[in-house]
Amino acid sequence: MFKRTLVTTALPYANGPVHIGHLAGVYVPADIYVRYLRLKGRDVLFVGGSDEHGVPVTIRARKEGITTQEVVDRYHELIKSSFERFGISFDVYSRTTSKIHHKFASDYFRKLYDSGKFIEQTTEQFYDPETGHFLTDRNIRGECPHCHAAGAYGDQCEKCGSTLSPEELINPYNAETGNALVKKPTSHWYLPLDQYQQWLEKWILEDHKEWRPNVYGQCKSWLDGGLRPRAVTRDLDWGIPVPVEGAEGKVLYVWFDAPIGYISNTKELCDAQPEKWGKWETWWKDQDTRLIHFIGKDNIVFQSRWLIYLAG
Ligand code: B3M
Ligand code: ZN
Repeated sequence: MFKRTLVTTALPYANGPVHIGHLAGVYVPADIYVRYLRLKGRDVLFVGGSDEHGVPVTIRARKEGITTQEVVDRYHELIKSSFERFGISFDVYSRTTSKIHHKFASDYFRKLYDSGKFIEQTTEQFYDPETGHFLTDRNIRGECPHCHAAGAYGDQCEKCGSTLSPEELINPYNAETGNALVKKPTSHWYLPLDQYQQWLEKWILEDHKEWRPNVYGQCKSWLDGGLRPRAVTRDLDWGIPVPVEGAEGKVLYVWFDAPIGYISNTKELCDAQPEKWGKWETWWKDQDTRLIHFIGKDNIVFQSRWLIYLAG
């Protein structure tokens, strides 16, 4: 039997309030489970926090005409107090803009970088010459190459349902400004997941048959399809700067840094009350700790990829 249980809940984006679907799907079930373990006298730590990086918060800032910092300050407070008023009994609820998290996530990247775990690749990406920004797939729109509907997204046409890549759109433009886009080369760091294919097949498909059937099934289908390198950095002016010389204007991909928030928030709690909680390493590295993640189903792909970085 495990000696202790670490329970994490998905870190909500600080770009809007939590709604009842989040509570019902993730936070209330996690809270019930944690309260049950506590009543049984088990050693348990319950971690939450706000996810304050990534494109979603920057979009909200432009929509509301305020700074990104103001957006995350506003929604972090709102979300945190909603959880409190709802009786979700987190042991720690912090945020990914905290100093501890910035340093922790930055060091985490640097450690992988220094040990040669990343590959650097240059690709051509869509760029808005007027705003000086590279765009994410969802922020690019244009004519659908299949049904010719106007305003299809860079990842999907909502009219005919086809999955798209931005390259396929006819006359792509910036969804927010309407500006026409050009292609420009940019370099990023990738984790070559293909190099770990064999090891992952064993680690997931053989050693983790206890994962939920839908999670296991999704992982199996990616493994069966063959893994590919994944970029862990982005061109964005909001986030944790890539700690490498010459990487100005680049930040860690939000799905690289946010799950590290589970660890840095644990560290924040343990550093503040070591006599009560002990060392963060015990919660994250000891074989006798059971780790349970409560997440929404849309998060499975990202969360699983991150577990791979962690296990690797
Ligand atoms: N913020 C996605 C979401 O809210 C994301 C979860 C992060 S968990 C590390 O759907
Ligand atoms: Zn279409």
